[in-house]
Amino acid sequence: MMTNRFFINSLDTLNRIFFSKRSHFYSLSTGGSLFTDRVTFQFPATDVIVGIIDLHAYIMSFLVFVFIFVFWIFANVLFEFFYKPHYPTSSQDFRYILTSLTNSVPTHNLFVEFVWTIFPSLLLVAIAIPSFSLLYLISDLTISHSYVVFVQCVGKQWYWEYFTYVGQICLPNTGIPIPQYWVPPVDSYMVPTTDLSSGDRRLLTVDRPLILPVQTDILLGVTSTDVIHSWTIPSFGVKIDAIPGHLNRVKINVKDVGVYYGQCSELCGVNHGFMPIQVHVVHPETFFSITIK
Ligand SMILES: [Cu+2]
Repeated sequence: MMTNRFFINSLDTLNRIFFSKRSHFYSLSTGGSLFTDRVTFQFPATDVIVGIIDLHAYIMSFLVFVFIFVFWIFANVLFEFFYKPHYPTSSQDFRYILTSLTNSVPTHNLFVEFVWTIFPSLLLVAIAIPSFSLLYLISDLTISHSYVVFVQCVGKQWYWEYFTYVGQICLPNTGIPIPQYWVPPVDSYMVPTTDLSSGDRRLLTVDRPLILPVQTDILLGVTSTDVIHSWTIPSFGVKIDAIPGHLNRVKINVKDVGVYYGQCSELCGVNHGFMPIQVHVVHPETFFSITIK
């Protein structure tokens, strides 16, 4: 856990050094809709997806630099060694200067070889550090409060079934004790286009959405009863395979109340495109009052 914290802190430090726009992602999440006014990612609703977006921006900054540098070198080589020999203009050319210095076209240069070995490996280390810290953050399943909300998402051809369990962890509870109960299982089917009402989203709205409490650590167990599906919500940074006979687990903690959408992300059959995921994130009091009945 110490190492885990160290990596997470190093990620935060790197983010602070490299990105001044971290708050920008948060400010976008406070208003507007999930899809409008955006050209890249849907708005981030968990720390994990904020980390993923930051890592994406971080790695892309290296890619832009590498692309421009390599392209510049390549263009120079073409120009100096292919264009100029055919169309010589001056004896002061790069190629003639090199030739006069070494008495031949150079084939070895210890300093250059040292630089182009060490520098890319340093780049890889700089990319690996925040990348590993994010992996540790994603794989963390610890619950930071005294009760647990566990949701088992079962992929079926072609809908989702949700079993929600609310219970106490064996730690002293500081607030009002929360009873232990199973919420009746919910079958979540897509609403067909012909049955949509105003405000519904075509191919995304379901008849019975999953309801989750906001700012709560929620454990998701994802599995399947037939073929491989994938439970995906872009705004949560969750894409987790539903595999028959196997329980994949992930923890989510949604920062904002709202309605979130996703789609099955594993080709699973003819109706693969028609088993969307809709999650309503509500205040914990609302969640308990809805689910305890
Ligand atoms: Cu599926």
